[in-house]
Amino acid sequence: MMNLAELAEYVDEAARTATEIPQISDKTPLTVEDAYAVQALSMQRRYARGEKRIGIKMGLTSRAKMVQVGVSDVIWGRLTDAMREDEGGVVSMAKYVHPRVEPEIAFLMKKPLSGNVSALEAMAAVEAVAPALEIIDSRYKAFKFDVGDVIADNSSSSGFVLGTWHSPEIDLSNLGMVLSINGRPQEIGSSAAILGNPVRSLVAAARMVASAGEELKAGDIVLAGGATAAIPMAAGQSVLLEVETLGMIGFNIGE
Ligand code: OOG
Ligand code: MG
Repeated sequence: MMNLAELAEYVDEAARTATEIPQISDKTPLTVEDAYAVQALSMQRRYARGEKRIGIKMGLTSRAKMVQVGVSDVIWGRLTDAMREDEGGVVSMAKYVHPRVEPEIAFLMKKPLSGNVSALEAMAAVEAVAPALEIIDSRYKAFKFDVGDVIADNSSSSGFVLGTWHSPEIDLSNLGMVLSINGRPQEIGSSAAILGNPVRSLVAAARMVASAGEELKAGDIVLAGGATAAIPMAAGQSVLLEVETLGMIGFNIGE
């Protein structure tokens, strides 16, 4: 059996080389605690290669997402500068194993936040909000995993695109979200699908980072979680997300 450091190397190498791997749970399922330890150790390896932590992503904050992957715990992962893709740019499939794209809302922090906070306190720490697309890419075969697998694999974090920042005074509780591929709407939802209001995802983020002895820092980005199921990506597609009030963002997919 691999120890936690070996498991961190296992998932990190899979991510670094965009290679799919058998599930850890095939042999021994990880506890949630050990899975977060593996994630933290795998991130140390990325930071050692020069990647910078720039925020976090929340996952499985909507019913649609929980149902799609068959895991019903809210989870989180770390984002680095290397994961950011250009809005309006070309995203290369070669960097990924079997990527999917999902519609999200992003927060930009202006003050540190951690621990048990109210929605009001959370919003007081926000500088701006933006539409976002997350590219998730589980490194596991067939995009299948249990809760320990996915947490160890940095909650499938892989890429993300951010739109224009807007005032945090905009009411995020029920914004229409339409995700289109090649001009055809594929997923239609609302920001309300994200824990009833994406702000609750930020509240959960503050609590979850604190339990890892970390905090959200000024300048950090927080992705609130997919509002709808994710769509498999393929070369040649153009992806567009329109979020009511927050505007449109997109990218094209290359080989
Ligand atoms: C796990 C990551 C979930 C979200 O927004 O719910 C996630 C996965 O679906 O691979 O990013
Ligand atoms: Mg996501």
